[in-house]
Amino acid sequence: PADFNGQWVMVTNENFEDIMNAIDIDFATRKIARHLTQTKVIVQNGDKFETKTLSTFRNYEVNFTVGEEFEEVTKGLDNRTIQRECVLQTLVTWDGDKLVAVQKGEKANRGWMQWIEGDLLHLEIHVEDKVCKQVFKKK
Ligand code: RET
Repeated sequence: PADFNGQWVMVTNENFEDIMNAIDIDFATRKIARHLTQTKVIVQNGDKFETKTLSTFRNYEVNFTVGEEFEEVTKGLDNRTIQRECVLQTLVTWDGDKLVAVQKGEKANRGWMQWIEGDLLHLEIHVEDKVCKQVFKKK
């Protein structure tokens, strides 16, 4: 399979605001988060992934094995003011050299797709009818 290992620094981030809105991120958080230059740190061992999305404001970690459905608790990501955790049933699979994630939960059509082109990492995040396109460059 493709090799995602490395540190990837954000170069573009289209429609991130739409995605944050769709997953009920509050206004104050959105205001800060939309300006962040995110860094993706990926440790991959075959089908086993440890991923960190880092920023000066907040970090988000998700670990998974391709083909194995898991419970994804979106701590520090979805809005937490309503005092209930957002738990997703997430399954990541290969589509050729692309990673495709389906995140079953209270939001329809939630998931992402991630692939490499040269020294760029592409990440497309979708929720309901919104799509965010992020591109990262290898450090
Ligand atoms: C940040 C900052 C705080 C607010 C939000 C964030 C969003 C993180 C996301 C991460 C997605 C990671 C994926 C990893 C795949 O391997 C940057 C933590 C909303 C959406 C898809």
